[in-house]
Amino acid sequence: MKMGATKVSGSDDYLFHPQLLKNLDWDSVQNILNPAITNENTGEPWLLVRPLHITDYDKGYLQILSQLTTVGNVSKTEFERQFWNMYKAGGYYLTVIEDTRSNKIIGASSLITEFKFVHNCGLRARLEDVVVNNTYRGKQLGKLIVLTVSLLAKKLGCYKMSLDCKDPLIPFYKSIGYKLEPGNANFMTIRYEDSPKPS
Ligand code: 16G
Repeated sequence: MKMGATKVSGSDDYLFHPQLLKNLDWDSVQNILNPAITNENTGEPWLLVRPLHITDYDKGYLQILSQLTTVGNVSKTEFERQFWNMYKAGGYYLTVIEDTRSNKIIGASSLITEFKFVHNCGLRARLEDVVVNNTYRGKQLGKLIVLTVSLLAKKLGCYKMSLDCKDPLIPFYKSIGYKLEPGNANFMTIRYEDSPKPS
């Protein structure tokens, strides 16, 4: 059900349906993982991969994002409003790993999809805001969270998925199948530091 920004939360308040994360094509990437894991069999009973939930403000979602970049002073109300903005817009598949022993978010990544006219009215995917708590070593959490949303993009029928990242992360993304396309590996930005806040 699509609701406004003031929706009262309930147990079903995921950003997207958890069923979408079932039966991803992990067979196609098992050569990348050792030992073999999937989002449905993470290797530990307390490691849960799931869609972002409206209550994740209280589980440290923004704290973990702040390991990646500036988050700012976001109140719970602002978080919830933005959550429902994404929900209503559609195409936002923000996914997290929770440590269910502590009820803390310990990893995150975002798949964002865009409708296109090119590629036969195709669907394009972007990988955003990947972050993992680096105290959990040896659990392949980086691969787990990125491959989960990458396989979800494939399941949704996207024709490509792309990302930008800091230089030291290039080997990681290469190791899980992303490529710097020859002649097409430029990432350019304009930063609007003084722009007004979106209304
Ligand atoms: C990285 C992230 C991007 C994030 C940005 C934050 C990935 C694959 N890329 O480029 O999603 O938004 O860092 O940096 O996670 P910024 O605050 O300088 O834009």
